[in-house]
Amino acid sequence: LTATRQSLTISLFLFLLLLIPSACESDPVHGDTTRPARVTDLSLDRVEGNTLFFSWTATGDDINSGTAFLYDLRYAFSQSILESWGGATTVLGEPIPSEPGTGEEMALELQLLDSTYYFGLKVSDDSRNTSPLSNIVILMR
Ligand SMILES: [Ca+2]
Repeated sequence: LTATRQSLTISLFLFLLLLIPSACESDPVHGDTTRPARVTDLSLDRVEGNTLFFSWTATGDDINSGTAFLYDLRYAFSQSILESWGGATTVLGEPIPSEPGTGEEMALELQLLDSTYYFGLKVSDDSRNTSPLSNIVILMR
């Protein structure tokens, strides 16, 4: 009888293991595989001292629908390093994404060097789907 009970318990456990992935697939959060649209209008509006003022239009959680989760603005001293993304420098102070179509603003303070800066932005949703890199903004010093 004990052996039967054990084998029943194991069967139930295996059955639950099989159920878990399919439960996640039907979950709207875990099942989200649609990434935000890329930002196409990233703009460096003005520079005051060492403060850079950026603006762009919000995209969405799913392309241009729903509200995205996170902005990640980075810069590099060459376009290829920025495009590699992993080698670009992260910054702090990105705003929390607003509804799609909303104008976003960000002030970034940097100790600016006499160099050429390449800035770009990616948008992520809460399932870690990340947009392609935005248009690239170049600042020549
Ligand atoms: Ca999404």
